[in-house]
Amino acid sequence: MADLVKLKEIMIDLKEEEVYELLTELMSAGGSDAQAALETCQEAMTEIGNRFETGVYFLGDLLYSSEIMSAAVDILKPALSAGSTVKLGKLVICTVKGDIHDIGKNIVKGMLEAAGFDVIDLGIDVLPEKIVATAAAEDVKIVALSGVLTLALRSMQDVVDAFVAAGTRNDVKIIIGGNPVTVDACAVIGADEWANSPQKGVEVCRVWATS
Ligand code: B12
Repeated sequence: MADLVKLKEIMIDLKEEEVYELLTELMSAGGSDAQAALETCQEAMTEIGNRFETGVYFLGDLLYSSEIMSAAVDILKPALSAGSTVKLGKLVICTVKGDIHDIGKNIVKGMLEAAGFDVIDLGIDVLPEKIVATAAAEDVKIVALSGVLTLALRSMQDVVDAFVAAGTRNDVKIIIGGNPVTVDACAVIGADEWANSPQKGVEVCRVWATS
């Protein structure tokens, strides 16, 4: 078993090289702890966020942590995404307007692709109109929205409203995900589903695509 306590510590302390070394060793040992390691890194990111909020860390530290986290995901990826040969169709994903956080979105994207989805990634800070237009142009039936900032909830609501305004709300299923998303937020926003874990998100989309 990899030393996840140490992993969390060195991740929080932004010891980049040590993090890569530990994760590379974990992968050399077969990668069976990759999922647990990813969750540990995510816990560390929460603590890094807390340190930012309390003035212990600065924006530069947050940026640095995101570089380490992205590289960590790349190291772990081969063990996380057992490729599927099933074809589940197209899906649009993005981080909503006003929010530029994309590490979580990229993890979800990778897992959707591994499950067999053909993922159209619109990127970050995406306007509702662009999502609605892409869904129509690409004949996409599933839209996955990511947001980490509290204000992302408002933007998610704007996306649902934009589908309603375009008269295409019933053509798509919408799933929202990210830290601020809750069952209550989902109800207020009028999305079809919500998830904080990529696993649940992929499962919801798989059910939609096959039913
Ligand atoms: C790294 C980071 C950054 C990086 C982002 C780099 C990047 N490329 O993403 C940078 C430095 C750019 C950044 C900027 C800012 N940040 Co920031 N950031 C973080 C931090 C530390 C980690 C986020 C992260 O990557 N976590 C790891 C990933 C893997 O987790 P995740 O995003 O939650 O995603 C998982 C799940 O949520 C889920 N998921 C996510 N999306 C979806 C979608 C679907 C469909 C599904 C099913 C699941 C799902 O699956 C993912 C994998 O498990 C968080 C702290 C935190 N608690 O999250 C603060 C945090 C989000 N940031 C915060 C703030 C305030 C900011 C800034 C405003 C700071 C500033 N003064 O400029 C700016 C905002 C810029 C903007 N307009 O977006 C606050 C937000 C407060 C709030 N409640 O709104 C936080 C919470 C820090 C804090 N505690 O204060 N940030």
